[in-house]
Amino acid sequence: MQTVFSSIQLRHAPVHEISDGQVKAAVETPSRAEAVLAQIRDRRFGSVVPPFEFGPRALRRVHSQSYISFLETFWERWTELGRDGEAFPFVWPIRSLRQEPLPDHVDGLLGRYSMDAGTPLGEFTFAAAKASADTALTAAQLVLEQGHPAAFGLCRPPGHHAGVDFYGGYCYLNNAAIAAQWLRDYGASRVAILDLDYHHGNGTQSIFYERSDVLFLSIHADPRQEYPFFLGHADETGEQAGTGFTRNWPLPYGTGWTGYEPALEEACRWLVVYRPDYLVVSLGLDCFEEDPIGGFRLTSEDFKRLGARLARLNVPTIFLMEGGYATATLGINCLNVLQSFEEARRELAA
Ligand code: OKP
Ligand code: ZN
Repeated sequence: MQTVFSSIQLRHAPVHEISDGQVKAAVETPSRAEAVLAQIRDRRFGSVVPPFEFGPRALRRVHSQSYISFLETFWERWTELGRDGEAFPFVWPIRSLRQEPLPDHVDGLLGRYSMDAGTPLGEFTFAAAKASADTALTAAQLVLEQGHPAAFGLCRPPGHHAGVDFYGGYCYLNNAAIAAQWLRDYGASRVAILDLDYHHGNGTQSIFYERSDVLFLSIHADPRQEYPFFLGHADETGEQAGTGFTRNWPLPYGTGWTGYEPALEEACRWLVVYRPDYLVVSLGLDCFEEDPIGGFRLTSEDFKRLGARLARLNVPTIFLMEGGYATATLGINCLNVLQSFEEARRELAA
């Protein structure tokens, strides 16, 4: 399987984040991508190719123009005020406050276009996020246009918390949504997204909530106890034309493979019924037992089981990395999924 990755993605190098109500060292760092690349090379897993540069249209199919322009021009506005370093929002137009008119001041815009205070915006954030989206699109292209049975987009920064017009949860552009929409636009009738990150993919869910052409399935920590707290409950199943085309499996803190597998089996049953032309896997690796911010207990061996199970679906698959913060083991866990997927797929084909 080919991996897509651009070194531009490394230029987003946050120093701090705000989590658990405090300023802390950032965990979504360039070293995450480097750890995965090192394993790809150690295992001689396959070639690593750079992404193509896609035009503005692919992003516009998912995100609003005003949000994209904000991300693009943020650094200019920020430095105009004599500011440097990285920016955090601190005021949001919630309930009783107005969405319109848009503020002129960058501090107002930061709040209007974000969902949390935890996610830093810096000089190269947009460039890296754009490269990460190009990586997702190129992986989709390998599968759709070049007939590869599977491809891996080593996306970073991740994407699944980002919505039509907001960033958050270390995510700026929704890579999985952008890839799924592109697959729809260039040939697929039905696309499924299976989100396996420890955190609920609120952005992806919200983007496709009223649509039946993109099925969204997510297994994650119960939002009653975990970020993003305000979406990801089991009763969210879609609306309008999308009714029945969203499914969530919120699982309790401490879930290991015995609790995880039944949810995965149910999700796989939905996939078999839906018969997507393409499957996009939001591959978060933060369900790992040693993840510093996750509370599940999957082992490195469990990630092999996961990969082999997905292969049995026998659907062209685009893997896109999301979270996973146990950097020392991230490459091993990620490649355990991908390599087991590939081995199981080869056995099926034989
Ligand atoms: C991004 B992704 C930990 C606070 C966590 C934000 C988490 C974003 C996760 N107690 N703050 O889904 O891996
Ligand atoms: Zn996560």
